[in-house]
Amino acid sequence: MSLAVVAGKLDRGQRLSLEDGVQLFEHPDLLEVAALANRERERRHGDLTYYNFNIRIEATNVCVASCLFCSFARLRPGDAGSYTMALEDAWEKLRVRHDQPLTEVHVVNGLHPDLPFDYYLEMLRGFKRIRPEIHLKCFTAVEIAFFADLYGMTDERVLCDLMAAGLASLPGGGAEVFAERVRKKICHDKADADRWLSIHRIAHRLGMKSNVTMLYGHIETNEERVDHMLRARALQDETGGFQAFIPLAFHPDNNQMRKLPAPSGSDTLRVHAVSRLMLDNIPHVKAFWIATGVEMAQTALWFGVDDLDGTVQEEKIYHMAGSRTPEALSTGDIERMIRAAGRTPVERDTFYNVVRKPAEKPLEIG
Ligand code: V47
Repeated sequence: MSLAVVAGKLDRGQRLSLEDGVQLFEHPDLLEVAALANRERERRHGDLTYYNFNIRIEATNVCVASCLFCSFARLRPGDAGSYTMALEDAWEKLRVRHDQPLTEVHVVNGLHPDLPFDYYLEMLRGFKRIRPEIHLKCFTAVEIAFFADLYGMTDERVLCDLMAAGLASLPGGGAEVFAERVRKKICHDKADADRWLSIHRIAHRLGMKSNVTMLYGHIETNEERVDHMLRARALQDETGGFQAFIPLAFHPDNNQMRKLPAPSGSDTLRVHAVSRLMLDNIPHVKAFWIATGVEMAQTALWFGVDDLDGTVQEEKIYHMAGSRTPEALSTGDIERMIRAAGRTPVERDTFYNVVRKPAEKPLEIG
């Protein structure tokens, strides 16, 4: 089985098909796939590797959905291990970092059945009062759908109200695997693929950018992985609103799919590489280092990846599911990790504007 046909298509700037994608997953020589992905990565970004100075806030883990892969959620308020931050506590997370040149707050929550819509609006307004210039990348499309259903609003109204309160972009979570067969088994009671895509379509029309993730390494087939990428590619053809595709490695600890093994390192590298090759219209492929592990993220910079997310600083979803990475990396750590991989680090903002160019100001150690 040769990759000559796929390589020829890439040479001619032709799009890869479902069959091409499956072939890339099944091809025995991972390094041949990597070489193609690396060529596409370098064609777009040279050796630049992006990251940002961000913070993650997970304001509640109370969640009415029952996703089998989730180790973070607790069904009801008051259940053991459940928490919901008072707004003051969420704001304090930002306030205490007043001396950090943060550019982004990324919020992901459980689907809490009892909080009023005002909780989320006020959360955003509070962040903006504390740091008016900060970019708020908050709430997955699954949360937006949940708000619309719970508060009796349209998806568009929810997005518009959140934008008026300070929302600037949507993160890519909740996409999991779009195929109905997989969703029915692992996350049957939350927004389906069409609703997820529709919310991102609306967000893009309203002028927001967003990301798209794919949770891999559980029960999905290679065909379903490629189908997922093709659905993202099709929406991107319509709107151009996706900035990054982010494969997320399944973590099996403390959830209902714990009998499954975690994806292997070579699978992780291949998923990122195939993403780069299939998604000719999405500018960035991100390795979320908390999900891949730091060393694997570093290696992935030669397998199609040009972005590493950011400093993160606090993280529960992956650490409750078995991630053994630190919760935080400093910008110095990230720069060293990128340079050690033979790439050039660039600190970016959420829209990939350059915040700090490589040689402009060397970082202090630490
Ligand atoms: O949608 C939950 C995933 C996602 C597990 O947009 C799990 O920049 C693996 O979407 N094993 C939330 N994955 C995180 C997310 C994200 C991460 C980084 C950057 C961006 C971005 C978005 O976490 C969920 C779900 O797919 N997840 N549990 C688990 N056990």
